[in-house]
Amino acid sequence: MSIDYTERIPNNVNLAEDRRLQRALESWQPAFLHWWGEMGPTLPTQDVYLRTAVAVGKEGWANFARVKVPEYRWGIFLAERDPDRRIAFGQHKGEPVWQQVPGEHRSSLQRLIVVQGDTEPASVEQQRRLGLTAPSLYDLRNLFQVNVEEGRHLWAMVYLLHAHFGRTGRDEAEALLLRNSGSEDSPRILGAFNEETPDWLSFFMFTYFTDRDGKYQLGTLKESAFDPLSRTCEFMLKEEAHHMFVGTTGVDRVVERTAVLMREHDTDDVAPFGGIPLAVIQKYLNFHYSVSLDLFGGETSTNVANYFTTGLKGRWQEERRRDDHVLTDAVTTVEQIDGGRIVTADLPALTALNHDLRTAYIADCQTGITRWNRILASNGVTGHGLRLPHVGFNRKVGLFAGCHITPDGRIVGAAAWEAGRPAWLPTPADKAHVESLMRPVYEPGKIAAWLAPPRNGINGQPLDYEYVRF
Ligand code: BYC
Repeated sequence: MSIDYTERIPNNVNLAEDRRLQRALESWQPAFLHWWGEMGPTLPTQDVYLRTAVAVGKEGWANFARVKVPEYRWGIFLAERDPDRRIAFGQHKGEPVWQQVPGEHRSSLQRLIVVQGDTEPASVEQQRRLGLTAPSLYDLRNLFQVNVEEGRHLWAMVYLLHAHFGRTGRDEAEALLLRNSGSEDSPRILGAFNEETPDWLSFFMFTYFTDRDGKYQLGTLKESAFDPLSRTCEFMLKEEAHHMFVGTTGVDRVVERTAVLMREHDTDDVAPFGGIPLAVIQKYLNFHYSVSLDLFGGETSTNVANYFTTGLKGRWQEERRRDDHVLTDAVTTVEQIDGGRIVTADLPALTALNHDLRTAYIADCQTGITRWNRILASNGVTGHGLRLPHVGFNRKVGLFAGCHITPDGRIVGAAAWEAGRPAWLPTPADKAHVESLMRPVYEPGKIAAWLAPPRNGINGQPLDYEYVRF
């Protein structure tokens, strides 16, 4: 199914046939462009080598070209409809999926779409200044790619709000441009999206850990009985894969450079040699992982039980699960805190679905750790591995919120935790060192000295290709 680029809003949803909806979205479009101008990337460019979606099918969906960023064609692209698709879970299991929103699920569904939509512009806002300090044109181009696609993901949610939620949907779509990351008066909805992304190590950690939450949340919404949401998320997941690639390979390259410097200078303290010490990388990892865990909500939640039972939000890879997909009698093992100890208890699986999703996410995060430790070992650094901190470390949401848990999983007092903090989370001095390395390198083929070059260019282009022109 190809996308119509002759329209003012490119789309594959026959927008031209619904004049009211088209007009409503066309009146939201200038507000979006205004927001992009005010809150999007601050670095002016002539053009950037970007991919743009041209179709939604399995093969060949994207086109690469030099694009003037403000003229990027943001649009509405849903994966193809499967006319036989049926609800895979919950009380409506086996029934045909919904093309319209059932009245009784309106507010819950709108809430989920608004929360999802809120994260997309938030991340653009968080990353808006990174263009000033990119370590290469290759990296700068990737930043712009991530940003324009997050902008498109906002379009994806706004389309659903306008097309299916009437007046309140239009109001929510407007509000998505009014909240801002880190704002005192009207912050973004979820915690991690109000944190700063002030440097490129943070950006790589964010795209590894926080975008990965996006992968898992979108994966559950892709299972939704509300078919337009499912189809939107299916296509968003395709774009999302590149964002996580940026994170994974970004951290790869920082770790590789650090390992080389450690070996060359026979020291852990690579800061004087222009590298980022492994201990600092670990602290950034601890921070981004723990705030991303908060994005899964509480370990037990009646919200998620209701979302599942009513068919709004499924599980990760729902259809591959070998159970009844209803879960009324199922139990699952969840951590609990009991008298100052972390124990486990069997709880109803339905209320523990956030925990279920988080468990899959944690296993996925661990693959990065294994990969980075392999890079360290292959560069002759052994006995110094990176690791994921305990799930209870530095948490603000759920069971562990308010507890003082060390990265290795010990419950300690507030004073001991505060005393340990400088060894576990980035200190002002760590941030100042990372910040001191953030100098733009904008000569084609050149790379900053604090990270290794990428393995390959973009879309078969050489590394010294002029990915961004000023
Ligand atoms: N911060 O019942 P609970 C992405 C609220 S990332 C602040 O425990 P529930 C992306 C919660 O809203 C993916 N508030 O949790 C990545 C609830 O409030 P109400 C984003 C929080 O509802 C990078 C109350 O606490 N998508 O796409 O089962 C770049 C009790 O919550 C937080 C989604 O999240 C928090 N961290 O699950 C760009 C999918 N956590 O309703 C993009 C849609 C919880 O009582 N959202 N609360 O007022 C959801 O599925 C669910 O809303 C959540 C929470 C998973 C977020």
